Amino acid sequence: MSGSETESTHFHTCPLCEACCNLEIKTRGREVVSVRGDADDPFSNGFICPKGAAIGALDADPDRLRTPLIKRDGRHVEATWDEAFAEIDKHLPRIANEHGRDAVAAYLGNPSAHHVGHGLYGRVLLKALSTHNLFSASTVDQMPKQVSAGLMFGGSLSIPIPDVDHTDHLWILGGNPIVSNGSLMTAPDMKGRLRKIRERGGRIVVFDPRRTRTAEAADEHHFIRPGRDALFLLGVINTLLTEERAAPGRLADMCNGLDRIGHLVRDFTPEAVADACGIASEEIRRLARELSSAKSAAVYARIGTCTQEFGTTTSWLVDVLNVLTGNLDRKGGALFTKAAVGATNPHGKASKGRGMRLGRFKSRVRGLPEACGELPVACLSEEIETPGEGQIRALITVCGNPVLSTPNGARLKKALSSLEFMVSVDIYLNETTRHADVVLPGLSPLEQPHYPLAFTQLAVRNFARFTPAIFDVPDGQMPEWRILLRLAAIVGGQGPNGDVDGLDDFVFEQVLQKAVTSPDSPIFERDPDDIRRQVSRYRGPERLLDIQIRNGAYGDAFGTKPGGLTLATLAASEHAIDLGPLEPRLPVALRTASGKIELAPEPFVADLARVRARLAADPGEDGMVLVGRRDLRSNNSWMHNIPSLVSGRARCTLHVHPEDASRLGLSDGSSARVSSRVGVVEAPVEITDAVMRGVVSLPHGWGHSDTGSRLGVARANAGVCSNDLTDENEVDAHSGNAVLNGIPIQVQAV
Ligand SMILES: Nc1nc2c(c(=O)[nH]1)N[C@H]1C(S)=C(S)[C@@H](COP(=O)(O)OP(=O)(O)OC[C@H]3O[C@@H](n4cnc5c(=O)[nH]c(N)nc54)[C@H](O)[C@@H]3O)O[C@H]1N2
Ligand SMILES: Nc1nc2c(c(=O)[nH]1)N[C@H]1C(S)=C(S)[C@@H](COP(=O)(O)OP(=O)(O)OC[C@H]3O[C@@H](n4cnc5c(=O)[nH]c(N)nc54)[C@H](O)[C@@H]3O)O[C@H]1N2
Ligand code: SF4
Ligand SMILES: [Mo]
Repeated sequence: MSGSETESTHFHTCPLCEACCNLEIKTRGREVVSVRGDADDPFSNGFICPKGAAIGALDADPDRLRTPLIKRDGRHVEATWDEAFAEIDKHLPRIANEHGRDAVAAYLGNPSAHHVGHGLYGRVLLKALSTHNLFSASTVDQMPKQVSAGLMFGGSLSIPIPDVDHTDHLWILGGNPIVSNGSLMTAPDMKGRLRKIRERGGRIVVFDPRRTRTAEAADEHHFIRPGRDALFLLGVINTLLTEERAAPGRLADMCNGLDRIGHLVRDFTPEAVADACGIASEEIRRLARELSSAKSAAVYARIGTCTQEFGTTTSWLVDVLNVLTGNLDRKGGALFTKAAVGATNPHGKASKGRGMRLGRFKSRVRGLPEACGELPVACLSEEIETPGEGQIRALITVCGNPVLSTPNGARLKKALSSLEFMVSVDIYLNETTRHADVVLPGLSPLEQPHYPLAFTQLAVRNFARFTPAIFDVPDGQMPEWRILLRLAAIVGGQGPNGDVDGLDDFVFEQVLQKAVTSPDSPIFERDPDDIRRQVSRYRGPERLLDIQIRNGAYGDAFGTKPGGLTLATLAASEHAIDLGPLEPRLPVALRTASGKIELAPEPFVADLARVRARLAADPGEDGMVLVGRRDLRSNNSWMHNIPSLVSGRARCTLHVHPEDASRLGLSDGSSARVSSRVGVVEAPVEITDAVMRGVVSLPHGWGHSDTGSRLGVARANAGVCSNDLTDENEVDAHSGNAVLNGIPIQVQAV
């Protein structure tokens, strides 16, 4: 570890995005001297992007928090951990006691899915809170896909992953993986992987209201009207069925509802949907034919198809198409990853489960249903503002910046300042955490061990990789799993100095008990003392990882499967351990109550009436709409304080089609006023035919002008916040996911 002044080399998983590249990091003492891609990693093969290369700058950022902060007289001042936890203990238990559990809410942001400490211990805090008011970045992201996967396959992470390394034909709707580096598809170097598809004679077709870098690397790009993917997919499915091209093959016997699809889509002929989605009927037919006649094909859809009016229905239709073409669970199609930890049904026995239930409770004010135990973050503001029983009076945010990343951020900002008490666990004092009464600092990514718990379940190849921390936890700082357990202890009434190690033992014992008492488990009925002894070298996240890896799909089962994985074997390998290509896993990976693929779940079938109504109401032309975009050097709202990532020309610009620009009197570099139901922003105009006529694009995550934050570099490159335009009242019906694309707006020259 750190200390010596000679240069040393370390390998570390990059936690910044879903690609999970392995980095080769050279250090001298406590300093990072160079970062490059790990050429010997069998999963990421040396790939790195500008953000990964900036991880040393993130580590060294003087604005990154290293000390707890307490707000005194409206200003944040440095405090000791004891003072910080004492302050929290003074308020949270009292608020919960006086006003009930639901008065204390939690919001979990995106990086919590990237850190093992959060992945393994976040649920302990949530259990202690036992609030209905749980929110996360999932409802501004992939919740529609989780709901469609849950109803179709029985697990919210049972998401079919495109087999990009073997497919002959790939459709990409609403994703720009060359820039985003992929999502719900962990795959470093998508540019290289896409190139290989074409080199082996395959074909890539992109559907996006913008001609993205991914579209430019494809064989074909179709502009599609925002929010109309469901109509397009229905037109494709209609073609397959009327032309008798559906060929589900072995999947037919595994499906419930296959025979209903033809009836459901019969109105949605290519002619009926063409104008609404902006793709000509002959093109829809040709595309359907080419998809169905490809040797193998995968339909992949991402955030543009989730953060829109018909998010869940679109997500469902994507997999209906994968089934009808026989490409689900087949090499070169879309398959279920088999992860070393946390995989659905890793041991391949029963194919039945409990399925997914939706709407087990509802939000208090708007009555929006929960999904996966969460309420839509689009209703967070109103739950804080509206008096009455169950009103949110205190909030814990963890790894999140909802003021910039959720719809109508300006309203949320006001709501946060009205809270009785707020705690944030974060590495920056930003537009959200500046409202917190107590801010608890997380660690640099290089001070934490890493195991991509969530993303090894969504990877295009099975792999496992554990990389230890490069630097010691600095004096005066604390691993985040310990912060979470301290908070859990406070909420649980143990006071500010909770017994973190005792709680950790308790968490481990629960995992152990489950493992030795579940008939499916490889260590069913084993002696718990033997298992305890075998993991005794570890504590905290390492101990939980070790038991789960060893008891997982590739584990050594604590001795009965010699050669199987253990945390020690992963730690000894500086690079990923390759666990092979994706392989068919059906029917055993299913977890629906029927044990079948539910091809026509009732809520989605019912939603087709709404889709049909939209088609009737909106046959084509209408006003201007807003979509987002990502930039290679951005990471949602939080990497704008790194100089190398914000240098050069401004990137928070409004993309406008030349014809719209001339109609609106906008010139390149001029300023435009964009207004929606909820707000107004002014942004510099960039005229480009890479955006569809009638559509403008503004990236999200900018708007760093808040003087209460501590983000010197970001404030100098503030930009404006696109979520001051997105509308918190617009949500996807099934998942409550926010509609962040296809926002009706007006544009004027300033
Ligand atoms: N209009 C529009 N809005 C969007 C999107 C869009 O496409 N369009 N995309 C949405 C998507 S996909 C997402 S995922 C959300 C993201 O929404 P959020 O997760 O709320 O926002 P981020 O900007 O990712 O903020 C991450 C926060 O985590 C902190 N952080 C980083 N690393 C650590 C760590 O190790 N520990 C701790 N404790 N904190 C850390 C950062 O300082 C930052 O405050 O934004 C969504 N918002
Ligand atoms: N560089 C960078 N990488 C990132 C992030 C980042 O902020 N910056 N964020 C990370 C996160 S949290 C996530 S979730 C992933 C997201 O990864 P992706 O899903 O690849 O996200 P985007 O690059 O925003 O691509 C979404 C595309 O959808 C298009 N779109 C908008 N509306 C519609 C529509 O109605 N229909 C269709 N078909 N397309 C539409 C947009 O024009 C855009 O090109 O990226 C991750 N990686
Ligand atoms: S692609 Fe993602 S995981 Fe890879 S280096 Fe860039 S930010 Fe890190
Ligand atoms: Mo995301």
